[in-house]
Amino acid sequence: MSTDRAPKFTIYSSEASQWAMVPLLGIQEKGIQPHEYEHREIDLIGAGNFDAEYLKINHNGTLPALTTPSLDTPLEESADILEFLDRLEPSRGTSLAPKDAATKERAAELITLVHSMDLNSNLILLTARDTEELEKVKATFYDFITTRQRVLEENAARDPSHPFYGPKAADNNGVYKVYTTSSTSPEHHDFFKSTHEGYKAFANAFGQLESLLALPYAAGDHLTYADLNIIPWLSHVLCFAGAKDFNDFAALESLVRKTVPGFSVGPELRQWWKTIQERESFKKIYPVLH
Ligand SMILES: N[C@@H](CCC(=O)N[C@@H](CS)C(=O)NCC(=O)O)C(=O)O
Repeated sequence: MSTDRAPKFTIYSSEASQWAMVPLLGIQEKGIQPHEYEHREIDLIGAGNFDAEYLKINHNGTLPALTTPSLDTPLEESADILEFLDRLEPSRGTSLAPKDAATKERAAELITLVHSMDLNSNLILLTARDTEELEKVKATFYDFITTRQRVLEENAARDPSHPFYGPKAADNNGVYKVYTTSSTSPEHHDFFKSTHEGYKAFANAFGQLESLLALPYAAGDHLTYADLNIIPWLSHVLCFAGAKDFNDFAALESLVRKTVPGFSVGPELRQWWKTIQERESFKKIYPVLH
């Protein structure tokens, strides 16, 4: 194979990963073709992201990651991978870099906000405020949480000095215990209480997002990195809140209103989301919400 036919980079992703969709949207916007890169699917649901080999690529054990001969170390953050793809092919497809200082500043703020703990979609996927909600999230994620714990503990036992496994097993153990023990324990009480606090912070950050959005695109008049970071987050949140179609915000609103009665999804976000649904990249990566 001649050098110009060699794959330009390898992207590690998972169908189940929200953040892996950031670079996958970027690949579509840039018009990068499948033969130009290698795509490796990691089994996030089966804890494949905790394989020792994958941890050598992404030390956080998260998806996505990108490797390429031109970089000494892999890229471990979705936002960095997206910028790398844009710089790799600056004049091809959509130019995603903000074109002026104000757009750049707004894009950076939006990206920080949507990646913040306050908007972490795991609040909706994995946590609960009462036993009824706990049964609901367990119905979908029990296997995910218990498989992670088993794999982390097995790996920690096999390799006790590994810097990742012990702390990660301890970290996952909190939610693991709540999923696997009777729901009358003090741990459950604390979990339900902190989930309530999480929803308050989520509603507040959602309001910040609404006021930061510029239209028609997130940071201004053209598509930027910001849009492609917000899309996967919103899709994941809507999907796991139980939305019946792309523009169904009612399920999310009713979930958040249980803690914050006045919560509603504002007009800016709704309008932005409509604009985004017209893009070919979106249609390709999101035939359905996920
Ligand atoms: N800040 C990271 C977050 C990546 C992340 O948390 N990815 C999730 C999937 S969407 C993951 O791999 N989680 C596995 C874990 O935390 O064990 C990024 O934007 O790339």
